Order: sequence, then structure tokens, then C-alpha cells
Amino acid sequence: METRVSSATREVVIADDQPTVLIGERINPAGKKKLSAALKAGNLEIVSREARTQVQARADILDINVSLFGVDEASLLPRVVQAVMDTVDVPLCLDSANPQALAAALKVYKGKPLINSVTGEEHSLEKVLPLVKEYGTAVIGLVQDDEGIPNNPEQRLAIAHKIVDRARAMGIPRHDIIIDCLAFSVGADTSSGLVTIDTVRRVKAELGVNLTLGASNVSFGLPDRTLVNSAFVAMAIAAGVTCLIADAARVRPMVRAADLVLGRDKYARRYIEAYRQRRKPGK
Ligand code: THG
Repeated sequence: METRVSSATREVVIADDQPTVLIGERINPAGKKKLSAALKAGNLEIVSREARTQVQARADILDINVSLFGVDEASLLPRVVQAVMDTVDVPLCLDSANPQALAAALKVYKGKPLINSVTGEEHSLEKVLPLVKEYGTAVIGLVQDDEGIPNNPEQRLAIAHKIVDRARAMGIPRHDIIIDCLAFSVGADTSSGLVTIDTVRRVKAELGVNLTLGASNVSFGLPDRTLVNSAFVAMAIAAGVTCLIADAARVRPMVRAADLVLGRDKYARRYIEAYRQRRKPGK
């Protein structure tokens, strides 16, 4: 199963036999005071800087999230998307639960983006899938429905089925759907990591689709977050995740090491390249 996304000039392929794709998470105001204030003031300099830094850290795709209380996402998201397209040439992942904001961003986007996200909730399926169809995008499907987020793999798997079925009924191919089995803090609930990893295995086995996770969610509230995130990233990749939303600067080395161990890095070329990059003077 291959999911292809693109910018105006570059294509990224997400598949089992390819290196794990990293979606840079840092253009997101959650927990970031400076970025929040800048976005509220319409100042996009920090956004451009974060875009450049993440691509230098070998993010393959950038997630763009501007959801902030008191901000009109439908006017801000397309402006931020334009600013990032003007700065870097990687494909973008449009991270919004607001269909109007997604539609506005899709109008300015050049290439085939990843919409983040649709859920199994009726209102989401009804509003977001038509955008996926109209613009021919790929989409991340979250295993959440009108009843909430189930705490067991069986019910999460059922929601993944529902999203894939509803998309197929609209003529959206399975290869354009990436399922997110949902990661939560193991600081809040130590059983949540296992539920997520189990769901990944089952969705992979039954649906064969590409899979993603928000890897940094797993360590909220804990010290030394990168350590926990790295362990989770390695296990998620082994279980079948093919792309990850994460901080590239922090987890790229572990992703390369995991790909190497799992036979996804011929001649260890990418692993060695990353090692050399880290050893460059000034790094
Ligand atoms: N699945 C999908 N999309 C997602 C998520 C997911 N989008 C948003 C989120 N979850 C993934 N992105 C982030 C971005 C930042 C952080 C976690 C997840 C994070 N930020 C630090 C904090 O809040 O403490 C602040 C960062 C800093 O200042 O350096 O942890 O699960 N499909």
C-alpha cells in the first residue's frame, strides 16, 4: 500500500518498504507561548523559521496546526500554509478539525496534501470526506466516533473499518487513507501505550493501510520526554506505523536506527548519512 503526497516540486511516498516518514509537529501553538502570540498578531516569521529548522532536521512533511482560542482558523490556516510553501518545498499536512479552514487551505495549496484529519464521527465524515474527494488529497483517519475514543483495540479497529468503508463508498481509494490509532500519555494511564500498539497491529493485519501516530502525546507530563518518545517510536515502527508526527530534531536518529534494524535502510545509507550530519562542526 502506497500513499503519495506532494508539494509543487516534491513527492513523498509512505509505504511498508520505504523508510519511515517523519511529519514535523512544531508548527502547532499548543504549549508554545511565543508562537501563539505571533500567530495571534499575524506575524509569520517564527512559522517560517520553524519550517526551515524542521526540514534541516530531515522532516519529510510538515504538520500545520494553528488552532488557537479566539483565532479565525479559516483565515489564518491558508496564510500560514502559504508562508510555509514560500519557505520550504516539502509536502504539508493540514491539521485542523475545522472543515472551513481545511477548504480555505486546500484552495491555496499546491500539490497533493495530507488532511489531518477525519474521524468516525458523522459530522466529520460528512464534511471532510467530500474535501478529500474534491481535491484528491490523502487523509488521516482518527479512531474516534460519536461515542468518543474507545479504550480497547477491538472498538478502535471497528472505527478504522468504518472510515475506510465510508471513504470507499465515495470513491476515495484505501491507499489515500492513513489510520491514526491514537497515542495518549502513559503518564496518565500506563495501559494506554499497549492499547495503541495492539490497535496498530490489528489495523495493519486487517486493513493493510498506512498508519501514523502523534508520537509526542505518549510522554505528556513526564520528565525526559524524548527518551519515552524514542522507545515508543521504535515500537510503533516495529508494529507497523509507516509515518509519525513528531519533533524531527529529537526523534530522527531513533527513526533511522529503527528503520535500519527492520531492513528499511539498504546498506545503512540513511543511518550513516544522519550520523555524519550530526557530527558536522557546529552541530
Ligand atoms: N494525531 C494526529 N495529529 C495530531 C496529533 C495526533 N496533531 C497534534 C498532535 N497530536 C501532534 N503534535 C504535537 C505537537 C507538539 C506536542 C505534542 C504533539 C508537544 N508540545 C510541547 C508541549 O505541549 O509541552 C511543547 C513543545 C515545545 O515547546 O518544544 O508535546 O496524535 N493525527
